[in-house]
Amino acid sequence: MPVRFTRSVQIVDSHTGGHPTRVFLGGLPALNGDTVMAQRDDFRDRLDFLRPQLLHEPRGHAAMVGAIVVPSRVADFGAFFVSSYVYLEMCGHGTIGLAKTLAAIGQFEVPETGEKRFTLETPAGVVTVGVESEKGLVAGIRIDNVACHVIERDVRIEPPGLPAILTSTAYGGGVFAMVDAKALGWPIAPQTTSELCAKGAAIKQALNARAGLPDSHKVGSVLFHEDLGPRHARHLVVLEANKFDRSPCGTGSSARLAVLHEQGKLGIGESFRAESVLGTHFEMRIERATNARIEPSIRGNAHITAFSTLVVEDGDPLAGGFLCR
Ligand code: PYC
Repeated sequence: MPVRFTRSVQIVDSHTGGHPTRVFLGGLPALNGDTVMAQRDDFRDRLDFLRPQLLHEPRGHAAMVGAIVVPSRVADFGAFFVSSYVYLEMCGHGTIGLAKTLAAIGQFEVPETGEKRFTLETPAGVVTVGVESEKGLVAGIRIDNVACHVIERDVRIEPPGLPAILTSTAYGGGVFAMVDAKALGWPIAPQTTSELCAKGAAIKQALNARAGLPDSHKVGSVLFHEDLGPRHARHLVVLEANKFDRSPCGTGSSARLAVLHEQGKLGIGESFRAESVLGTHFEMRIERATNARIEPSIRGNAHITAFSTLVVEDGDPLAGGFLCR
């Protein structure tokens, strides 16, 4: 062959409610560490150049999220999630994409009709995943997410160029700020995503610029909500200035459930429908609540889009990957 490759990596791509998950199955260097978090840190410290190489253009794009499958000593599987910009502690849509991929490549058997449960160690903790099947096919995937809690209530900020905003922040596997888009007259629609990304970035910057804020309270993403009924809302999570979650965002919606529970608006066992800007949805539920922490579940499904091998050709001037804002 008249071409030579410096890297060749086996992947399975899927989308969960529109948001992509790229599961890495082979071709990556071995990682050191006894826990998934330690292996994630090893990857970040030694191999961070692979993040843009394998997730950014021309092999991926700004919205891409990678799931790197690693050994676990405490769970059936281990994985950590790498977004195109940051390392996530947990990822709801990514876990659903990973579960669908593991089922598709025969890592476990799904019953003709019923549920196959497995545990997954993530940097945020161990979650349980239930893969529901009907007539031999995956019909839905439910994750029992890590415990979630409210961090700050009714914080008032005045980001430059925006009206005063009242927000609460909460942990759902990452830290999210809740912003009532309906009250502000900001519709959530495919045509408004760029505008909401700019607003979300300004809100995140204003929140994180507050003096003395501990790192654990710093907001990673902004969740805009448009409430459509007492237990039904459209969510748009702004992940970066040029990146929003196409799905309703599993961790962001989990954080929202913690806020709604504290406000007395959502009880244990009541279901909540979180809808995305594309009209796809997750069915959410608070399974348990103790000491101001809730344990939510997230149910959705993912669809496989590609089984492929990514390659990096010798001499490619864009081997490192790139993103334009
Ligand atoms: O579904 O939790 C999620 C998520 C986080 C970032 C993108 N999706």
